[in-house]
Amino acid sequence: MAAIGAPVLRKEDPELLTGQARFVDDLTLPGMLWLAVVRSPYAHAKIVKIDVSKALAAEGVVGAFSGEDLAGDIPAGLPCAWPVTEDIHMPTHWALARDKARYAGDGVAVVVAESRALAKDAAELVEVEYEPLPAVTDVGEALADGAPVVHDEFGTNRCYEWPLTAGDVDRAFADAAVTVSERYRQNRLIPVAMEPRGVLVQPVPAQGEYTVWSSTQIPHILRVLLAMTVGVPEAKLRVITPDVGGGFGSKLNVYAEEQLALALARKLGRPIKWIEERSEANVATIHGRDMIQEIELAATAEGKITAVRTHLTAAMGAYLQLVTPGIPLLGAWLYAGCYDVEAYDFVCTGVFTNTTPTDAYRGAGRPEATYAIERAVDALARKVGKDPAEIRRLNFIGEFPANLASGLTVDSGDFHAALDKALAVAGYDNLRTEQAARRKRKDTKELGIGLSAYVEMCGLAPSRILSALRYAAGGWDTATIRCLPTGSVQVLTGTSPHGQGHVTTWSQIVADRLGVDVASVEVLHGDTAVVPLGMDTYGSRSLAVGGVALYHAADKVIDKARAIVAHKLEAAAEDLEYENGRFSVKGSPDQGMTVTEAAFAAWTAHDLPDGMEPGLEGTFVYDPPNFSWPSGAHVAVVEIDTETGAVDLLRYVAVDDVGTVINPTIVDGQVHGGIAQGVAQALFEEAVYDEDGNLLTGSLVNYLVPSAVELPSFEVERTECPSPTNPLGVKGVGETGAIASPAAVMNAVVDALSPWGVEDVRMPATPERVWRAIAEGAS
Ligand code: MCN
Repeated sequence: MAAIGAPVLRKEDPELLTGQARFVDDLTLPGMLWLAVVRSPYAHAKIVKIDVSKALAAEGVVGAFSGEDLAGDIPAGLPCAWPVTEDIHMPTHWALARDKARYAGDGVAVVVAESRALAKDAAELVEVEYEPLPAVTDVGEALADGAPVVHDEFGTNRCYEWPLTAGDVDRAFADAAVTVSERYRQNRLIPVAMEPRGVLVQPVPAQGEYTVWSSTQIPHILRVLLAMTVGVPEAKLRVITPDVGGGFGSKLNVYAEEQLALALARKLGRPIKWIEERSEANVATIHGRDMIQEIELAATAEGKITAVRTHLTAAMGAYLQLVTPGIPLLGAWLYAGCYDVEAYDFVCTGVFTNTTPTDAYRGAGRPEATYAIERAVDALARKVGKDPAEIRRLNFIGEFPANLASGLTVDSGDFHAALDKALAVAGYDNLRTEQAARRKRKDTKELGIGLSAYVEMCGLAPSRILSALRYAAGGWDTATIRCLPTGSVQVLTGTSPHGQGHVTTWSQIVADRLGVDVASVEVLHGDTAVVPLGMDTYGSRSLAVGGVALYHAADKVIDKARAIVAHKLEAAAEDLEYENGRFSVKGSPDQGMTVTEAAFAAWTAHDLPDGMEPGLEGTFVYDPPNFSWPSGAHVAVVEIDTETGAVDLLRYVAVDDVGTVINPTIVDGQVHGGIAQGVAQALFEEAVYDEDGNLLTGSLVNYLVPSAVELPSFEVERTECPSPTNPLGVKGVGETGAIASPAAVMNAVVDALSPWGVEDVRMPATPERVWRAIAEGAS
């Protein structure tokens, strides 16, 4: 049986399930010190004075420092790698705030002590004199006259304005028989990885060398940026990711604590460890979403959309983290969704607020785009009196490759097939019949059916396009395949899995290409001393970039093995056939050799072709020619108790096209996880600040992360249009569920409430919000 496409059980799981995995917090080094960060309780305050003397005098304390104290140790601020426009306002972002604290949780001082408890106790002894200032926390108020300004030097909270226009939008709106104008709010979300962040730095003072263990998604990028900002030569810096318990985008960053731990290990000459607490994570790790979306559609009387106009106001938070400004723009091309439109206008205004910085959170820009267009298409359907499925079919792009009005090219897909399948699996007609029956008998439990069709761009991406978008790094990735003498195969990958199962799927790809067992492939990742170059894991890029690099590296191994076998068999290389890891001479299949046998011959090197290097390995660095374009159609079915406002998600059907599937079990798992997070955005999760800028949802008691109990078992199906862009035919899957589902669920909620004339409920659709919407509709 071919390994690609087989539901191979994850090779990663035995150690995770038996507690043998090793996370940063499992690591202890001799002489290790602990770091604790003193954080501002104010969202906005002038730092008048910081006195660390009491903390320094406390038991077990080795050092206590303010931002000013460390000015010479950390020469540069935290990096932002995505200055999206030439005139963007980029504030300096010191690891510890020096003049002002700009959000509740902003680090202002650190304490280093012999144990975690001693460090925490001493941190409470640091005396910080603040002069509280008025704060702005609401994205909608950031640009209001008189709003407090987060960074005085800019004199405004406007960070940037980024436009994209194609076609004659004004004309399309002037000519439109029907227009729709909607305003939506993307709730602010807190990524809740099971493992909070953590970092441990071991210095070797005699060599000026440092090993950094970090719970990060980006060991390679982190190495480059720590070297640049803390001033350690890259060659003296090794970054290791041990097991990492999830990230969902939040660990795609360079954080203050990483800079601090490295600088303090250098300063104090001892290992330094910092482990984030959950309530600390809620303020000190980036947040996601938080934007206001205004979207308008121009359409014919039948509901054929001619133009889409969008304006976003997107919260950056108090500072720009690694890719903060670019996140809303990852949706910039997608606000016309799966639809064939002539004209397109998009503007995003990024604004500063006195809140935790936002950055990548699963889907990053694309759930927002899908949400806006899919909600607006439902609004259009209501206006022109068409069924939501019918209006989508009327507008779908039908031919591929398809040039989007916004300028990019979708390589493949079949939007009609996905919708048809999703409706068939859901039993759409029966659901509508049941809905009508409940309405007729005035049931207190109304049924709502919501659709969401999406196409997304992931796999980030061709380096040249990233450059055109002013992103500071490339989009390539690396893979090395090394055949060991006894039949095992070692893979070195530049990706950095933290829950996605690359060890398994990379093994499957190699097993198929080289004809070896999945079990005999060893996949090494997440250690810059083992794999020095890579671009890591985010943006559902790993398979479409790193996995394809692996495919090409296998080509190099096969080519060299072919030359060895030809030499051994005294045949011409062109006369060899290759199948399932074995070369045979055309016409005499008994005469042959396997790649494994060639690997042994390459290791002994007793009899290789003249001039050939011993050893059998191949490295490939792959820079993709296009983004990866998954698409699909999802259906959510909700039941709303109209007396309490409670929303119960009864069913969820997902039909996704992720191209060729390497491992259906892993793909299903990715889709399930993504849907759970998207449903959470729609129904449960919201980071809420009070007007002073205190985070009211600072713990998991009041920030409601759903569990399996709140969710049905999702019905996950696929259509499969292999990507013509890469030889594996694969597209990314890591974010699809989170991208499609908020719109599906909210369209279902609004659909259920349509008898009351409700056209919008703000996410998350809590019982209170739903109940109020019904009450207002009824009055
Ligand atoms: N896959 C496959 N066939 C396909 C597509 C993917 O078998 N056609 C497999 C891949 O080989 C890989 C997995 O599915 O094992 C995910 O692949 P891909 O879509 O390339 O995504 P990445 O590996 O780059 O993962 C990043 C993505 C993102 S952006 C977020 S956010 C996210 C996600 O993955 N965070 C996660 N899934 C997560 N899963 C876990 N457990 N934890 C996180 O933090």
